[in-house]
Amino acid sequence: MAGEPQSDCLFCKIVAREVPATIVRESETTLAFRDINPQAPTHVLVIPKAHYQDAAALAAGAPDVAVDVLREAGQVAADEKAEAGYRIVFNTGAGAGQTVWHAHAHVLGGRGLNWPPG
Ligand code: DGP
Repeated sequence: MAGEPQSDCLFCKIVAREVPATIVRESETTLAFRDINPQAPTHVLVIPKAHYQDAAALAAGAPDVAVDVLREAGQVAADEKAEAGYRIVFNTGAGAGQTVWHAHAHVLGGRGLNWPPG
């Protein structure tokens, strides 16, 4: 069921502390931790604690939590002093590079970011 923890989901396991991660922020509804394969000096993933497969499903099923994810992403950027500019990315679907099917915002910063992205 949407929002319920999934036993085969890596990010649900990080929420449950069954898989370790470098956690940088936590709220009642969200968790933020460093990406295991950073693509920039700041590369943090902000996830809803509840399981939704992607950002659109999250927005449809729990819009308040989608806002929480965005607010926390901004706080991560502030904490990391990424004032020069940062990017919030939701890869959605295999064709866009989504590999973990639990909604997550990538917060990227600390270097110049080109546009358009690859
Ligand atoms: P995406 O490709 O948009 O689905 O992003 C998934 C990200 O998750 C990818 O950048 C790598 C990261 N990742 C995968 N496995 C782990 C893990 O075990 N720990 C952490 N911290 N990040 C992970």
